[in-house]
Amino acid sequence: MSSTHGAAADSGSTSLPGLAEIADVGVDRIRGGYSRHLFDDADRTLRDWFTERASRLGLDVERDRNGNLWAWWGEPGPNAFVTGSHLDSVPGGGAFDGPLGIVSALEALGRLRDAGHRPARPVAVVAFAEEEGSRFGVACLGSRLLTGALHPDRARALRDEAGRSLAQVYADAGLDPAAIGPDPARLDMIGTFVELHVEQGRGLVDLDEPVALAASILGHGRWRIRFRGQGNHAGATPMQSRQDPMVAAAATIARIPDLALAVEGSRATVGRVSALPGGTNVIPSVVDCWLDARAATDDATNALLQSIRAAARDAAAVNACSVEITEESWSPTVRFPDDTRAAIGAHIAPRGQSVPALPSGAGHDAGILAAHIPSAMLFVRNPTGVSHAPEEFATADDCAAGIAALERVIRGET
Ligand code: HGY
Ligand code: MN
Ligand code: MN
Repeated sequence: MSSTHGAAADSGSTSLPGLAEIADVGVDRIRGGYSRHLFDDADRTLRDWFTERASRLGLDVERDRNGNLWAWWGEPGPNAFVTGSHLDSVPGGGAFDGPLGIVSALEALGRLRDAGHRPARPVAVVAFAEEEGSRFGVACLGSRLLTGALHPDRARALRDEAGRSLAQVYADAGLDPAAIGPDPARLDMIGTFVELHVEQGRGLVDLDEPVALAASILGHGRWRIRFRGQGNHAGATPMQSRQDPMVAAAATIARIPDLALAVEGSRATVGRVSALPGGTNVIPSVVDCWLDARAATDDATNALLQSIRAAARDAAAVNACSVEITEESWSPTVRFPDDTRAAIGAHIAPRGQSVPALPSGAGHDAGILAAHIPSAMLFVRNPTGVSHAPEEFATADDCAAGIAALERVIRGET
């Protein structure tokens, strides 16, 4: 991959010292950017870094039954103020998506401690496991397990691309697979959750502001679309007598942009395709493609999915193939509560002014927790607007503005 990506992957280190400390962890020399996935070497190194960094601040770090890390300032207890995000990435992701929220939270707590702040309620920084769902396919795995949004039996049976089950991977990481699942006692301890995140879009660029709050999160789901045909020889099989699932998949994928444009504000993406057996001179027998579809309402997402389902059926029929669509992950639309947003914003905005609130096309752990706990998000400007790619970026000044805002929120809330 060109050095550009390498440079982009290093860009995180120029914006924030905490990001510089992990700038070499999980650099993906093939894709560019970072690949850091649940309990792989990079994730383990980041977890060790988080534990060491938080301990250096005098925080007590623990790992919960679901693999989430919690760094406590004071005894864990009721009405805790929790902030944080995730350490994992998408394949070839940027330096900021996830780690910016973790580094900013640790930085803000460090400044508060140095300033002699004594919180009146427990405070924690959390690093949620597998927010991107890049290893096991389910977004926000750690926060879903914590809240009960993902059944532990389903989770244990999830398999990664190498065929390893989540249960095996958790056991290898020293966790008891039988213990994963809802953690109501821990959830009940959390009084407020605030996640700082790099903006994944250009809302703040257009507003010419460094920081905003989140108003909502698009509902979004992931589906595996599996086309089955007849594997055969690429040279010996005449074009007229093929049952080629790659052709059915390609015809379906080609129709998706128009189908999404027909549903106002929706987004639909196929970023991952897999052919079995995958030989250059082989007509595949099975082709899997993964659909990520999102819209402003769950009904709209469902309408979009139905139209894509119909297109897949048509393409399968024309190519004498079969098709099956399996839902892998579903996150309903989230509207952050106005009262929590106003309360958090009041700590940030100069008196009499308000902090802008932006919709989020990207999903977040805060979206999962919002169904249970007063939750809010702070976005930090991303001048490129690009995310889930090595070009993702935030300037040192804007990162500093995000930390200052988070510090004011934590001071004001605790
Ligand atoms: O896919 C998302 O929206 C998030 O980045 N996990
Ligand atoms: Mn992401
Ligand atoms: Mn994220």
